[in-house]
Amino acid sequence: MDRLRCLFGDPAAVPHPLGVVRYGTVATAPSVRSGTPTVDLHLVRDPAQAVTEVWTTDRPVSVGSRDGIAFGHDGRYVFCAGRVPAAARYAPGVRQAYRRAFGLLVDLGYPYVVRMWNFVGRINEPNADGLEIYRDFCRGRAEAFDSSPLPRDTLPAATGVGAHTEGVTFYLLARRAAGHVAVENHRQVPAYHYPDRYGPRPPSFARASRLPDGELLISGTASILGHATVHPGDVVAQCRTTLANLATLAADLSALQAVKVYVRHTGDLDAVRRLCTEVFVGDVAYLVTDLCRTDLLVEMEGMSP
Ligand code: 3HB
Repeated sequence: MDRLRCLFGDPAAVPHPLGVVRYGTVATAPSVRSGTPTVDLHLVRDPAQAVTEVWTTDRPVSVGSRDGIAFGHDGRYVFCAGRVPAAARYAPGVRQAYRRAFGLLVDLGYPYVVRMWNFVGRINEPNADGLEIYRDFCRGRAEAFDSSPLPRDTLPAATGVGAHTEGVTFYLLARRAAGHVAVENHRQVPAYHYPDRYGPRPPSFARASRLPDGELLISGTASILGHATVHPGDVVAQCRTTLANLATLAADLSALQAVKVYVRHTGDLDAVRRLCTEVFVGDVAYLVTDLCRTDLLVEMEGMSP
């Protein structure tokens, strides 16, 4: 089967995993392990909450690593993962690591990036110059896109959230062939047009990517209307707005797969879970972590098959 799929579970149960992401209690540099590109993200404090995400198309996969970036590719898709070590300022390291990743994609022949995930330690804290680390990260990423060898016409869908270990870890999915479409949400200003009150460079991502076979990869989505956070301090109202934002992108939220819900405060988990259980039917991973704006309490993503 050629369609891109994501499942939560045992990678050994998947004949040809493209890439494995373990959301657990440690962070490790991405590497090829047991024949599969693997990255450990520190997003979980209680080991019982750990989740393993597996990407596959069921086609045989070739793997490797270069410049600290681990990759797996199957002729249609590539998965790759990299890491930027802890730093006083992130823009230079992020720019360099993302340029290396983009150069690798071009050399492997998969230049169409459809989805990226970015996990930023101390995301809401200041860097050595007093700039919030998320904004510092956005600057480095935007500079990497400015000078990238990739086709220029679309930005990938993305997630940008906190992690419990310093540094930035990222992974991405890219295609060999053109044909995906970047999707925006009419309820929200495109993130790449956010005004500069949110930072020196706006976040480089689209709200979703529609793949040629029909899959919809939905970015991390939060309680933002226009460019403003709505319902600060009210996690229930933020959940409802987030679900409404998702519903403008995906016709049927109950069909979403590989849903991840990022929650800022452990104490909000029960309320968030209650609301999400009314809507989502498949597996949902709940991860407690900081988010890209201090007033956001919840963020959700998923994939429509
Ligand atoms: C991002 O900066 O890539 C990003 C941040 C979010 C949600 C989606 C993408 O909070």
